[in-house]
Amino acid sequence: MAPATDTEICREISSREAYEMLCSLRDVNILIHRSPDGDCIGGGYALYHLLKAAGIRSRVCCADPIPPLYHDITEGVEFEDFTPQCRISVDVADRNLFGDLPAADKDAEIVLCIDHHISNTHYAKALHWNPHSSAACEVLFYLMKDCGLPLTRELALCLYIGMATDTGCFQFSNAGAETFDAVAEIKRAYPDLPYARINRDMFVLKSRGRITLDARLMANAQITPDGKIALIYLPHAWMDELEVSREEVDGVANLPMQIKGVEVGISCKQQPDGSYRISLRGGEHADVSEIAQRFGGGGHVKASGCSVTEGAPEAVCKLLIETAAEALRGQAARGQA
Ligand SMILES: [Mn+2]
Repeated sequence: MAPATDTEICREISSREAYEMLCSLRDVNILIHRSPDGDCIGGGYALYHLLKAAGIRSRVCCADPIPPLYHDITEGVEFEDFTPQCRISVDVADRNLFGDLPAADKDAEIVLCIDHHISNTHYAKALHWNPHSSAACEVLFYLMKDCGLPLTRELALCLYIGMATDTGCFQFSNAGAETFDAVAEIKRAYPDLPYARINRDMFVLKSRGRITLDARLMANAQITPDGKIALIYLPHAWMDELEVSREEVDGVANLPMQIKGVEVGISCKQQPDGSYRISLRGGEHADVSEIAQRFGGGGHVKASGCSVTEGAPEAVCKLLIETAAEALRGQAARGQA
């Protein structure tokens, strides 16, 4: 939970207020989360284009390199060199998700956060958010619409990729009517963007190493006797052995949910330092954010994450499954699951 002082000073603001604030800024660092995905990259670059159109210098800052998969967004953009006067963040629910950014960025005051996570800890001075939006890019799309800002080709591409990413190519339950409306508008305005090619690149194609990894993870999946909880465990050594990159591995979180009957899908990835990154996915009824919160993490009802710093792999996996089972029992008792 955020300290009380943090929440006290965070002001929730409308799209118009947010845009007015953006226009009052100079030399902006746009901070996005570690292990960047299509939503924070698309949102970060969309903000860069919006600020540029308003005559304001900015650049996207991330603790980890932007994966080449997102070259459609990044190509042709050259950030200028400048001393930042302020920081904003996009798609970042909490400060600790900045990762290893320079201290000057990650400990600095964040003047504005644009987000869609229900778990946002109100760490910024001002927050423009919609926890019902599928993606930060959806929040940005409607900010632009509310303010009558022109949807350029670059912006359309950034926002499409952000919404496609966070909805699993529009298949998750978070894809709402507003999401489809936004995408319809984007597609109507730019019918010739390479939507199908992007979807195939991002959601279908896998390297041969990743295919082998998936098979191995699934063959070793731990499934509870009632079939409702499935866990896959990824030892760090497998990534080097199969030559699979970190960003390729991000997608394995969705694997357990391919198994029929599974309500909670857990992926536990061992990190080089021996800690574990855990991703949780929920089926039709389960609320996995509750499970993530028990480990100090958070996220959405159907997609959450947390970290475990120590413990033997077997013990950590066992604890994860037990905690998920307990949460499911509780939710069933309350008539949720
Ligand atoms: Mn997002």
